[in-house]
Amino acid sequence: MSLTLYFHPLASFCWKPLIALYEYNIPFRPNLVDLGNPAERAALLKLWGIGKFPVLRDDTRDQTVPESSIIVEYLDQHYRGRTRLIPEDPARALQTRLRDRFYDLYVHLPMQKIMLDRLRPEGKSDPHGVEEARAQLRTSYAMIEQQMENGGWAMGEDFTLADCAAVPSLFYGSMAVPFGQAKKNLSAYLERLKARPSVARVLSEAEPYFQMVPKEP
Ligand SMILES: N[C@@H](CCC(=O)N[C@@H](CS)C(=O)NCC(=O)O)C(=O)O
Repeated sequence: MSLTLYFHPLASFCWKPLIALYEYNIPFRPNLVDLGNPAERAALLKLWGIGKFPVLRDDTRDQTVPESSIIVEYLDQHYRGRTRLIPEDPARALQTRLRDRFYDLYVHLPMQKIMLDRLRPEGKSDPHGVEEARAQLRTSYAMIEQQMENGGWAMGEDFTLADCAAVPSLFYGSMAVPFGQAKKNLSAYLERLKARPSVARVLSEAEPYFQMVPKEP
């Protein structure tokens, strides 16, 4: 088997390429990385000096591919079948990438900030940064609520890279800052995502680890 994914089933950014691999139906070797294990962390650092996962290793093409969105682009370029997660039309492809960036930068990162702050040692938390992250999430939720008023996926009819990015952002985002009753389109979108077979599979594989998700203090 040519492809190995270095990841952890609970790690939010790893969900994006996992969903893509399941959507494309591409076989791969799962390599679970325990970042608490110094040897496994060192092996990851050797692949990608930043030391974050997911990282894809492709032995056939002798390529190491870090960064969740770049992994999906790589799979789309070299391994996709008929499924396209990046639309062929350049204008739609650009919009898809913009929505992927939107979810990563303006939903995922603030969500991560709030969750990771819960793990900081006593006296080292960052209440101001967390408040900023909460405000960012509320702004982003309001934008998604408008975008999703016609239902469907992030780009309309077709499930794309943008939806792969939306899953971890909104799943964990709803734990960090609940959507609230008024955000009906946003809530319905997350429910549609969760019902998608590729997403349901990723969620069921993460479930045994959910007790490790940091709780609100
Ligand atoms: N921009 C990166 C972000 C990756 C990322 O933040 N990964 C987290 C897990 S969700 C990680 O590796 N954290 C471990 C660490 O920072 O030590 C991507 O899209 O892949």
